[in-house]
Amino acid sequence: MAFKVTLINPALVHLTGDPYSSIPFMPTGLLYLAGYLEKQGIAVTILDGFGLAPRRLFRIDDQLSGFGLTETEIVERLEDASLVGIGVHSGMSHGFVLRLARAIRERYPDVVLIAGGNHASVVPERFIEGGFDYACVGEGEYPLEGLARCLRDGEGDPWAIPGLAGPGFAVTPAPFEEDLDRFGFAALHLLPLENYWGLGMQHAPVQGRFMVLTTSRGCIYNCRFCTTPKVWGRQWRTRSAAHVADEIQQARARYGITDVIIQDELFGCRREKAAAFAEELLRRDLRVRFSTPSGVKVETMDEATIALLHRAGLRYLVFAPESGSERVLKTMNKPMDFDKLRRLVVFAKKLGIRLNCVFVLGFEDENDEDRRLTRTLALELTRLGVDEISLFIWSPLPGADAFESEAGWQRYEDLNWTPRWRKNYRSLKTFRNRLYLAWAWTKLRYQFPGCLRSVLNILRGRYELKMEMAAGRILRTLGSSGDTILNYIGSKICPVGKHHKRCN
Ligand code: B12
Ligand code: SF4
Repeated sequence: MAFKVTLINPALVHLTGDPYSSIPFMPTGLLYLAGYLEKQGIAVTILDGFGLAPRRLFRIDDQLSGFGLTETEIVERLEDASLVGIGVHSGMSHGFVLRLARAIRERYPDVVLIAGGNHASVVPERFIEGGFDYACVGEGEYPLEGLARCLRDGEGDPWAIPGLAGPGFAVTPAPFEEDLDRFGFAALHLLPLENYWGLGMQHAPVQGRFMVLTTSRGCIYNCRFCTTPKVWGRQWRTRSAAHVADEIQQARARYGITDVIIQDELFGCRREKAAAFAEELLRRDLRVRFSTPSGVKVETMDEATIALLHRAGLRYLVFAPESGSERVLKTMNKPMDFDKLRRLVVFAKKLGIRLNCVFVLGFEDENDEDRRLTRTLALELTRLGVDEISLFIWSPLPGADAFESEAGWQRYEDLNWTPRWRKNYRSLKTFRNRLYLAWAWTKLRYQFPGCLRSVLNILRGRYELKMEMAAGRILRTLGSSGDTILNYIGSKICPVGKHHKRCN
């Protein structure tokens, strides 16, 4: 059997009935890993346990369900694999991935199993205890390449590869590659792209065929609720503008891509890099729409850069003030210049860029006064032109500095933005619902034409905002089958392995 690496994107695990935890996404990390292995001449494929059946819902346990293929169905599709890598984006998929690993082991006892991704990077030992041979900590390209070469060529010692954890040995962190251009492009051709394009729901609003992309990795900030500082080492590394533009140009020529979702944690950390990226798109006349759904920092942006990015195709921009309270921001260790935020919001709105502001509710000792300040800021920003807000209830994440400050969770799956286990969850939920209502009312009053535009966009299926996508998704589901919407809200879910046709 020829040596082959199979990278598995597990089913999208979500909290049954929770609309905040089921955003479909293309597996960016696996795409870049596969692109790099191909570039190195190592045979690789992606088995996309979500993308192959993205509308299919199955029950995992009494709280969780999954979109995509069950572990048994994934194993059925696994052929000729020598090295199997599973992507673990967050704690949401912890238990499912361990189940999947057991099922693979049962069928293929000799296969070598490795876990990687953000969650595996912060708790690698849990995956080794759970039956994996290796877990990859941090940037995956070099450790995975090293392991594949050891296994394929029978040379070298996997134990000596930086970035790999295994039973009984401590991991030496993999060095971060300074020249990200070395890694190549995301291997889009290995995904069932049509299935993603047909979903009409993504991490950012899309209007046509889209791709995901990173222009940089890491972040220089040190917010206490975030795991990025630990996993990505507080360094910001960027690809060259020409390399990113080459990737977009190639995807545009091959697939007719019109929308690009930029997944960077900190897009535009250095203004001159963001400007170079925009200029390169303009020089090549690439004409794509792009968005930065993971947020940009107010501190690193200015009017001139936003204007240039807009000319190059920026259509959806996310700021992350997180809180309206300076006191809470201090405990988060997050710098935020409110005045500049207001200024940039007004400026970007005038250009026609659609805007989202993200808030984290319930961080550590946040009190009523802090919440009042958050509410005031969110509504003020809406009056100034912010199109939508996203409200997340804080949950401690392993690897984040503030991990220890909230106890009571039982398993990693509990650590998501709907932490029902938190003692004050009810009051936070009520606050979140009320703030969404107040926001909707403010938007109706101050952005009435914008509301009409949203209705039109939903009807045409040409989304400019995430809330339009979400509404479109609900309408489509209702239109196609009442049964499926019931599944979605969790009252009727196919038992594992017994999917009826309509769920496919
Ligand atoms: C964009 C993003 C999303 C997007 C889309 C993700 C995507 N396209 O992959 C959306 C919005 C959908 C999302 C959802 C969630 N996310 Co998210 N997300 C991110 C973000 C900002 C960037 C991820 C990314 O694309 N990185 C770029 C790629 C290139 O890097 P990568 O995926 O890490 O892959 C590299 C390595 O990890 C490794 N690797 C990855 N997979 C594998 C597999 C193998 C076998 C190997 C060897 C290596 C390997 O190699 C890759 C290349 O070097 C990260 C922050 C961060 N620092 O990463 C948070 C982050 C990963 N998300 C997080 C969380 C909590 C969530 C949610 C649970 C939030 C929620 N809604 O409740 C959900 C979970 C979804 C689910 N059901 O699993 C946390 C995870 C923390 C944790 N330990 O659990 C992070 C770290 C953010 C944070 N707050 O700290 N997310
Ligand atoms: S929350 Fe954003 S700005 Fe803060 S450390 Fe994480 S990625 Fe960086």
